[in-house]
Amino acid sequence: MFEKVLIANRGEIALRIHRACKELGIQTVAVHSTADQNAMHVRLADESVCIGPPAPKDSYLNIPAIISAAEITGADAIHPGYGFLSENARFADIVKAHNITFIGPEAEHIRVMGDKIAAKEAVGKVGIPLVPGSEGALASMEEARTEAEKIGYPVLVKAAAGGGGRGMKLAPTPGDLEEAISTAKAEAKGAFGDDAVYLEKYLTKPRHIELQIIADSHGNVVQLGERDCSLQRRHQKVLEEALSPALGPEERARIGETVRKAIEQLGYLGAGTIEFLYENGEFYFIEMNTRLQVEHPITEQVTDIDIVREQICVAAGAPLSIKQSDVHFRGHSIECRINAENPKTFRPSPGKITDFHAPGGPGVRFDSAVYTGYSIPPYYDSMIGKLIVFGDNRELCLARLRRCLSEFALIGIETTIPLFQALIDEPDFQRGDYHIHWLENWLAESS
Ligand code: MV4
Repeated sequence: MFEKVLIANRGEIALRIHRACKELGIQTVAVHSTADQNAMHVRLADESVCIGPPAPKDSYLNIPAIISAAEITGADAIHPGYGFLSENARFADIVKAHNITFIGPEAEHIRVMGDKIAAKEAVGKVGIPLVPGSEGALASMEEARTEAEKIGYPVLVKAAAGGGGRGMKLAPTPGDLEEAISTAKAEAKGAFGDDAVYLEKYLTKPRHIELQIIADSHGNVVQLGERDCSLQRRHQKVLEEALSPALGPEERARIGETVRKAIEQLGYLGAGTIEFLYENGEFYFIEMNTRLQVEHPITEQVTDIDIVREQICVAAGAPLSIKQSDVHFRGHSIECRINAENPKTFRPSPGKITDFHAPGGPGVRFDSAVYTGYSIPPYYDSMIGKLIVFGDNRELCLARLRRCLSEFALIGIETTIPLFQALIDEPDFQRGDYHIHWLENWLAESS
């Protein structure tokens, strides 16, 4: 096992990783920007190193500074968390070249899954169902026309280097195709320096359902069921639930086994998420995330498996502590992302938290790095905590969530808590009857 892990992140996820390390008897090193001198992740860590000024490119994305911090402190592994350098294949290569273990998959798996065309090809080969679309990048406008006719309109133009909603253009009819492609190419060139695009059949009202997997270096893979992440705004998830209210047990078992076998064949290592769109009873792969995700705790609650602990152990070469036959789903879990934002305009609301009280009691988890007197800096993501609530079934989970939201005190800043209080009263949400556009439609109607 590692003796010392450097946590290349900040906020709640840095604390989550620190906690898993301490329970494994591992020393931790925090890195931080000058804006995070008083951050909780710095206070809790055994050691800390300042790696640069506030701007992420100068600190949390500053590879030489992070590698230096690891060498100076003698860390034997680096955990990247989510965001920042977590899906940077070059970073994974550099870490390895310094004889430090990257807590994540092999750089090559990060690289393949980062290219959306290569990812589709790789997972398609091992039996994952894909969205009907062009095979590979479009070479010409003629090819695009032929492919689009084959697929059937509406079609979606996607950038190979995109993902997370960046670089997508809709072509509702043949007359829209040429412009959609040229705009998508121009945007992709500007944003990623790569103008490769491909086509997919446009699914109109799917759900976003993703499966959590974890794999060790001994060929063992377990799948931990799904999360329904359909409730999002501008490609930012707002509320997630496990398991999905849309799936039955047979369907769940079927897609779970398909994914487990596929990941086994890919020889993948560590934690990962396979994202699907789900419409009319069918799954369609969109992307694979090769990192720990924000919403991993809801899977932890319904499986009773510590994903971060397993992730660290498998990176150190240990076998998984569980087999697939040990994985049983129990109850229901919901996560609300608490953002320091105006709940109507979503304008960021950084500043000082003058008073703070988190909800508690049975089945309640609040993953956060805030404290009374803490000043939220304006330079980073506005997510300041995750309320994660478990119940023996979905109805009990919702009742507990309602209770928790009313217990919160986060004084001095604006938060998205009132949004969740309104959402929980919506009949569609109560029935679990929603899709990827539902939240934005609801926000537009209720404004
Ligand atoms: C799609 C789609 C409809 N049809 N692909 C957006 C983010 C990226 N991961 C994939 N995305 C989409 N791909 C096809 N063929 C609709 C979306 C999409 C979406 C997906 C998941 C969650 C929220 C979304 C919001 C808008 C569009």
